[in-house]
Amino acid sequence: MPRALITGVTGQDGMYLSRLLLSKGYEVFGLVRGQNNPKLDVIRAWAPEVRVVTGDLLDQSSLLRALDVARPDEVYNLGAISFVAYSWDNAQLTSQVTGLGVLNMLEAIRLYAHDDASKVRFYQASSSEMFGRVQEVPQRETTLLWPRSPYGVAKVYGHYMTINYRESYGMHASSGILFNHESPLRGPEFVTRKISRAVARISLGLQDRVSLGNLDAKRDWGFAGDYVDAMWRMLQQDEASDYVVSTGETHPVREYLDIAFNHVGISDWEKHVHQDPQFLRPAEVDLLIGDSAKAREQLGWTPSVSFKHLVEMMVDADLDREKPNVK
Ligand code: GDR
Repeated sequence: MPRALITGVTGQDGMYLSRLLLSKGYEVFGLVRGQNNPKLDVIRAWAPEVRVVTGDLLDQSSLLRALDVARPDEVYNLGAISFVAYSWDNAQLTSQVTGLGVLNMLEAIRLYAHDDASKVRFYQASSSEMFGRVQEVPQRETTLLWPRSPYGVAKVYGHYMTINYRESYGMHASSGILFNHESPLRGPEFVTRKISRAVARISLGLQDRVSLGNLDAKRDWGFAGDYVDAMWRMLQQDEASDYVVSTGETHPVREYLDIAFNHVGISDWEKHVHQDPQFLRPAEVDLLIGDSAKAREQLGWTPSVSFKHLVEMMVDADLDREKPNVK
């Protein structure tokens, strides 16, 4: 039975990945931070077979202990401070967790494996935020990185550290440059879920409007359930490498709003949307669109959920969640 350790197991991707690996017969261990993490109950309800190990990406000795307990064949490093807007106000913490945390885990694996490069395969959750200021359209593995947020800078550090451990120690360390990926499990601070939840509540009469920032930013949005499959495929390759994972389509926030509101029968949605400068970012990433040809060719990966279906899936899930709140 293969064994996997997932950091960030209580997040959206950790949850989808844990179910995918369990369905493939893996024994799955999830690293969970803190003494009484409220998300523990969520992962226990979602996938009771996941074995929880306590540890923190900032505490390397806890990572070594987690590796000793899990004895993993594969480590998926999904743990991070992942909200870009938050990273300006918490730049050092973001750099430590999202950046240095990667080094802590890579080094823990190297020590645990006693330099046996074949012992543990490693996946690093890199991000399209690393592309930042537009250098090339669409963005691919070789596109110049120009991050535009402390979060993006920290991800660049983790990305290059992963490559460095591969090149220095021959580790099977792969980096997935994932473009935005969403689902009903997405946290409500991210724009897609913020909108799907608001649209559901507005259509049920529970609120009247939603405050948003830049509606013109364009993102390449896919379905998280598809994207975790790409992570697993990367670790099944003979050689480790870096892969862009994306749909190859880009849409402005405005279009997400349009589809979401139309799905509940509201076409004049502008009156429900308030643009609030507090949600604008000090530096914006204007346009992301990924070229995932390498992942499609080498991994045989392909996304299965269209943009429209994704939006509607998220609105429907929030309608189900919010209906009990209607008096
Ligand atoms: P992003 O996701 O920063 O791309 O990073 P997010 O959903 O937060 O923002 C997407 C775009 O929407 C614009 N926007 C708003 N965003 C938020 N959160 N709230 C608003 O009210 C709002 N109004 C407009 C943003 O300015 C931005 O342009 C996500 C995260 O999951 C990262 O961890 C991951 O690495 C990347 O995707 C790939």
